[in-house]
Amino acid sequence: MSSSTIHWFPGHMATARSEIRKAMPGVDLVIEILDARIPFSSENPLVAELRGTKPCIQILNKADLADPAVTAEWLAIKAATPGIHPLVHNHKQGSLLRTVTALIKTLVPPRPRPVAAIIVGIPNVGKSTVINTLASRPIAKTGNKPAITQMQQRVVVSTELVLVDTPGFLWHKLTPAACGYRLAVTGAISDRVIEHQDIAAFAANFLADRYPDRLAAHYGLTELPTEEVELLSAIGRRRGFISKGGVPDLQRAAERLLFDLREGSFGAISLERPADCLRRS
Ligand SMILES: Nc1nc2c(ncn2[C@@H]2O[C@H](COP(=O)(O)OP(=O)(O)OP(=O)(O)O)[C@@H](O)[C@H]2O)c(=O)[nH]1
Ligand SMILES: [Mg+2]
Repeated sequence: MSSSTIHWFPGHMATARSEIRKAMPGVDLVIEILDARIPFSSENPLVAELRGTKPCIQILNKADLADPAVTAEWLAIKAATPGIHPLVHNHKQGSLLRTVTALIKTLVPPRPRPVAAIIVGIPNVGKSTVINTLASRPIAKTGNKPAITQMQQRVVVSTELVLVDTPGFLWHKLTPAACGYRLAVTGAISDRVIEHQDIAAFAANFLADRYPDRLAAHYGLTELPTEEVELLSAIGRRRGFISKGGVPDLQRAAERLLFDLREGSFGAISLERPADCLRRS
């Protein structure tokens, strides 16, 4: 398996970043949405740079897909980070507005106008879904692929709160390499630009290492080959993905594995633990 650094910073992300920079002076706080399965890899270092000293609520979203014990470890780490106020959430929870409103009251002094918060984060992490939950109406477009939101949108939640939805963006060099792979596994990088077999090999290797029983049970494998390509071949054979000549279709197997992982078919899985994450350098 290759483990090269993924670069994915197209022009629309550069625009999203500069538009956020422009909007920043007009907002009171930042709500950064992270993916609870990858709380390190989904934290865009450019957000810290853009927000400066503004308070930041970090929502560890899609917590339904992450291992709760690992999420609890991350929550403790985030809570100990100066300027960061973390919450754990998933789209089926209805109590977010109450929690966020109470937290904002502790972070922003009372003022004669509504509090303005900008919602930022990597692509496809659930920013617009969080806005819809907070606004209690489907006002922001959502979808299960990156770059659904293409421009900023102001949403009036109440006389007390105004939100700004923003397009997702990444950063120039997704290092360490595993960080880029985890972003690709979770669907933050467009499927049009990833090498499915490479990303799926990373995912297969991870699952075989951390969740071997769930991987074997899901595909009905009696043993797990140690080599990733062999493992993808075994998955392809079990799913009946056979090319001309009788060899397993690795591309279809790779796409299937990524689909299953993103759908939560292996149960709640965290793709990184605090102990796995080195400093970004
Ligand atoms: N399982 C799960 N899926 C979620 C959750 N929140 C959002 N999603 C799904 O994630 C996908 C992306 O959601 P969006 O709200 O469009 O994400 P976004 O961050 O606004 O994406 P961009 O605008 O493309 O950057 C959609 O299919 C949502 O239904 C969650 O808590 N759990
Ligand atoms: Mg969006």
